[in-house]
Amino acid sequence: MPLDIDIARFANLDIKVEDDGVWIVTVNRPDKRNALDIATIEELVSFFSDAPRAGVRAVVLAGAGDHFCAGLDLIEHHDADRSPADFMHVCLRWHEAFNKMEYGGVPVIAALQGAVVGGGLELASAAHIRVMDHTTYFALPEGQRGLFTGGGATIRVADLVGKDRMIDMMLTGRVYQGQEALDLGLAQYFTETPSIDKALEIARRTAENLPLTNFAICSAISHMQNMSAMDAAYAEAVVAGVVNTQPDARSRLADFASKKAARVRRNAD
Ligand code: 1HE
Repeated sequence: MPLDIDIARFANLDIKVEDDGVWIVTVNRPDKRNALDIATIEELVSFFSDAPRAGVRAVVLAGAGDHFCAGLDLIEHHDADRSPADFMHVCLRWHEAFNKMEYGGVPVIAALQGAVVGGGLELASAAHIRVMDHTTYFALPEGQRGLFTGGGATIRVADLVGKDRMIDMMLTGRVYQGQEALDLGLAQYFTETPSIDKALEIARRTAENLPLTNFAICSAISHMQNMSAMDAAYAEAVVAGVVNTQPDARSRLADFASKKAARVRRNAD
């Protein structure tokens, strides 16, 4: 019996459910450029904790308005005047949310437009696929604000662009956009149309895969990156043992054997 997600309980996330199991989750604070206050982080924790057990086949993660996300809610942080321990706990909730995304087993496709900055880039980097368009730009302005990253950038952004580039982004406030950002790996797709259209197309495509297969792709690979090569190879064998013998895969294999299944071909020139 799948878990029931009551979408009415979310105030800062706008959630739409499509017929094919794709859920469109939009951070909906456009007046604050979708800055992440603690309430929004808690809603992300809640949604991404439940999604793997609720029959969600894929998620498009978007931001309302012209910008994807302006990162930490600097006004809330200023007003709260937090202690070091308080802010450590804030960061731990960010990690909880983003780890649920990355390790949850449900494909998350981020539709990026405008600013993807600071904690907004940390949010985007926890998605499995990032789609950018000509409005999208990436930066880590923490250095200029007297701050440091706290939502996993030292792990995920450093992984995407490399340690040296991340250090440069933080020291100088360097902005990446367009083809250069794509080439660096900040996004896997660059579209002429708004990023949301392409993200939805990709999410629909991934939702056609078997859920257990997607679960493995969107959790096991991340876990295995944290293991020694020996342990990762062992874990890979165990995961493949479960996934590659799932009853639901039999009809797909039968279609291949009877030559009904599509073959892998090179793209048209
Ligand atoms: C905000 C925030 C925010 C906007 N927290 N309220 N992140 C940053 O340093 C990014 C800060 N924001 C910006 O650079 C710009 O706002 C944007 C490039 C994102 C958008 O520019 P623009 O001209 O469209 O908007 P704006 O006029 O700057 O802001 C519009 C409103 O959004 C305004 O509120 P208003 O009540 O005066 O209308 C802004 O105050 C509000 N706003 N960004 C709170 N970030 C776990 S550690 C993570 C570390 C970090 O993420 S550091 C944050 C880095």
